Amino acid sequence: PLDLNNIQGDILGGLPKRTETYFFFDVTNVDQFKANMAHFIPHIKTSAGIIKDREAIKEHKRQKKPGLVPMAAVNVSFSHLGLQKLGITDDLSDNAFTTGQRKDAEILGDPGSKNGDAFTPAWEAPFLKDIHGVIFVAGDCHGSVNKKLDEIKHIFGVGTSHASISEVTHVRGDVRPGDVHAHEHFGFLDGISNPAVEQFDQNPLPGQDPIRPGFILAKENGDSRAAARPDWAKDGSFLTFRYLFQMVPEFDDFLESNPIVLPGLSRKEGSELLGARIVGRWKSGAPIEITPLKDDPKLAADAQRNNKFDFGDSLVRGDQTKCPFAAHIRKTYPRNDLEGPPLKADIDNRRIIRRGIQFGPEVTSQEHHDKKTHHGRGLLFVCYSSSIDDGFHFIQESWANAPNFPVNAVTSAGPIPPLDGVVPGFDAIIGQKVGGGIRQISGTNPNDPTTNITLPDQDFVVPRGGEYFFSPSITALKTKFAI
Ligand code: N7H
Repeated sequence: PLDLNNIQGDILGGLPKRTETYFFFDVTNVDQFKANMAHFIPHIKTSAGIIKDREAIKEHKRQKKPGLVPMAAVNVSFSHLGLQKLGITDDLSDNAFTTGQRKDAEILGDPGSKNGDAFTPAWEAPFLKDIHGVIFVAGDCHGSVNKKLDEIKHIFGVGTSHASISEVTHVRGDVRPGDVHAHEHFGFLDGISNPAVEQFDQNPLPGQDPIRPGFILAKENGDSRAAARPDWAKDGSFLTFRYLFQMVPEFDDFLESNPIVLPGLSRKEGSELLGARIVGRWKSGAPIEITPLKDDPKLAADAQRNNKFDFGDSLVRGDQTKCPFAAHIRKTYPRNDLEGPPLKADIDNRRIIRRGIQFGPEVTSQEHHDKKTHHGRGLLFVCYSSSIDDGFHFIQESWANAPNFPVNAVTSAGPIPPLDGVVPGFDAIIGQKVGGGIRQISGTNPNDPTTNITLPDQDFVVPRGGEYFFSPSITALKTKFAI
């Protein structure tokens, strides 16, 4: 069985959160840092701790107590530069991690500028600097989180003459208010579909498609790179952080200006349908593969049914009737597009566990009126996997950014043949063009799989920073990162 006391809590379980602060730091005094770590480690929330917290939350609800359970949970994660700074030279056997996200940004398709061979992504200044690690604190309210973060900063002497770390920057995420607290800023319910991890998730929901723990945790069963990795990497996981801004009024304007025209649909319903076909789910969370033309809030709220689908029409070449190939959830988790008989490609190694949180204010009436973003908002995207190369990096580069995917994707029965007359196009949410050209998607109109719709020049999601990290096990932290 997995040692849940050894695994950081955000990886398996997820830190319970209404708000979360990511504190990015550099190590400035290695010996002092390792000494401070001994005092810091007991603060870390493990996956076993998360199970207890969840029980406390359940009990609180059961007793109908008012408000939220006061809570502040801490995890820590290190970049490749951070490991180097600490004198940890082992190769963790992941190219993207070793390269670092700033240098990986060109391949990811992030906007930026080129000077000779050197590419600089158009990111916020702090993310262009070296970052050694991130400490993050999640909790029920700003008070709980700030108090905990102050305790942690005190341990490392932040801001004093005996500091062992210095702040590079910090960012705060907050779930949205009221009814939309589980929805991201475009308005869609999020956090529905994550893989179940064998030996951890006891009762997987339909559609969670359990995977072996080694696809998330290093050196566990299923980790194809296990042999190449040092012993201390066991039960750690790579954390991908992306600072993603969302252009919400612009997104809304695009939907309003391009309603899908179908008999019986009002203009407004046509716009909602376009949004649903871009994401693959209605704002309620109901999957369009099950309910293609009309939202179904009851289905959306039913955890036994809202993720229970495969892309049933996938083997009918080019048929995008129920869900376009380019829909965000189909691009990022193609389900049986690659796996259904007679095809068989193992996509378990592409699964990621998503743990993001929203940031920024609600759209103001001024922004709505101007159809233009004036205030930064979006998603602090976080995901875990036992390989960034096979997980986030691959999904972004080879699926979301690849207009042809799934054509030519390799399966045991050979590459997937062209879909009759259909080029799926980009993932309209996160697909970035690399270099010039226009971004198109097809299949937005259920009646005509081949018509293309051209996306605006201004992407709806704009990356403004990020880094790749490794979240070590508690044992590793005690033996390699502390004295
Ligand atoms: Fe995505 N969105 O609002 O459109 N995502 N995502 N994502 N995403 C998902 O099924 C969104 C991003 C995945 O298992 C839902 O839980 C936004 C990145 C994967 O069926 C919604 C942003 C990457 C899934 C969104 C964003 C992914 C998924 C449906 C950026 C990886 C699960 C809710 C601002 C490279 C697919 C759900 C499955 C679901 C949105 C980013 C990947 C609504 C706004 C960068 C694997």
